Amino acid sequence: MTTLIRGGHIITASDDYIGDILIEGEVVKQIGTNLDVLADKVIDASGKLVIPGSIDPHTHMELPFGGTYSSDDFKTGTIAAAHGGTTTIVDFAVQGKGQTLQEGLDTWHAKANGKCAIDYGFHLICTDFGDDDAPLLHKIMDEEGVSSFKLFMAYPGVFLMDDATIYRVMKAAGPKGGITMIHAENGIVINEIIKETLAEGNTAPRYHALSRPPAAEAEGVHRAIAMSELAKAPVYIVHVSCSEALDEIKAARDKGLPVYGETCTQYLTLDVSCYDEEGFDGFAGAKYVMTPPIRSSSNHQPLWNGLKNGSLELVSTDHCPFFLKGQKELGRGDFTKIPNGGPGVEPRLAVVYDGAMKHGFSLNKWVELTSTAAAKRFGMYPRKGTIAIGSDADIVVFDPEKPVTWGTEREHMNTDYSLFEGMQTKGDVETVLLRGKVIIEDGQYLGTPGEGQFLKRGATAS
Ligand code: DUC
Ligand code: ZN
Ligand code: ZN
Repeated sequence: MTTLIRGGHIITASDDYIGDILIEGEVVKQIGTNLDVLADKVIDASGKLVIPGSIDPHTHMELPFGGTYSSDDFKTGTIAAAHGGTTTIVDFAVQGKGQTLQEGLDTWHAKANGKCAIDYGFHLICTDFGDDDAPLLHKIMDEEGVSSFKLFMAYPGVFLMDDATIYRVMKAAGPKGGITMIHAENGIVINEIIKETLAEGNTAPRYHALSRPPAAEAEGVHRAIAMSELAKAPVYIVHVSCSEALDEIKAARDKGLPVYGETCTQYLTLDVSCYDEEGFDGFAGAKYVMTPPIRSSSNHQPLWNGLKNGSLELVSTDHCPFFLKGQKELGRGDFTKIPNGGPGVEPRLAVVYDGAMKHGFSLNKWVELTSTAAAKRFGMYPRKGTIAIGSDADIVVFDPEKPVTWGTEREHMNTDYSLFEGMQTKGDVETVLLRGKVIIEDGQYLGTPGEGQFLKRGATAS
């Protein structure tokens, strides 16, 4: 099967030109202008942007949380991702309590196998890592294609790992080209604040945000960076939400340390007042209960600046949806029981496009933030993250002018609300190809769940 994408405005992280792309089978075969070739299928991309398939390196499909599971499984979540122009996710496998690292990974393979609409890889959340476990981690890197390991400083009694464990994982992963990802929030102090908050009778969703202040995130980031310096290993800070945390990353990078960070669509766009949204019997604010919480809009410009100047290297989603009805509702009367997370995997590419254009980013930088940087950071480049001869033909044809109104009516994620209900942006996904096959056309999913492949990833970028 051959496909010719004709006359599009081709954008990669480094290139910007008008051209044709010939796809043969699953990969890009030829790139040029006015290619004189016959193809089984021709896509007219004139007036459209043609970009590498988007990569979301932070999703949680079917994650057990607070007595329930995130509501997208690998089928519904990856179809929704495809609608939004995402052709690769990296989801977080969890080493359950009492499980080995390998068992955690096997559990996630069982969830995803045969279900995915797009390609996928796994990071591994470590909840137990002893003195003698480095060889197990190395085996997982070498044989399983998992090169990134996440540890939590938050959620005591569930995910929280002490500093010694974090340091041990960093020391094990770093020298082999692996990277340690940190959920950086001081969960111990946050728990004290939560106790005080509940004791004062404050139980509504807005107190979720008030009990997790920016200082708790900044402290976690500072400590993670100090440990990475001590371990002489790189660290990647996930879901940076505020300028206080960003400042820690910037200071470390100014010292030349291998410290990297991401932010998420919602921290670039939403404001803390969302917790006071009316409706659902005074509980609509639960939609936005995620960790870290949505901050004040004064953080938006610093976060965009951080993306522009390289302090932050990409935008992910932390996609972890729950239904408001029946799931978020578990926390009516006690915000600590609201499952943490929100739906985000679908709107990211277009919402970041809109914001990037408004903030004076180049088209190249938009592609870097939504695709290329993740491919490089997490060992998938140049198979993923670019349009080049021999690369997987994961390609998005994007209409830069088309207006979008976000909301449940157009979104496909398996939940009953949108984080961005009513928000208007410019620029929309038109056609999506996964390894040469059209899987989205004119808003319709044309693929077959299960055709998404597991990606064995290599060492992370240095
Ligand atoms: N944050 C969330 O909001 N949900 C899942 C895990 C996390 O860190
Ligand atoms: Zn996290
Ligand atoms: Zn997460």
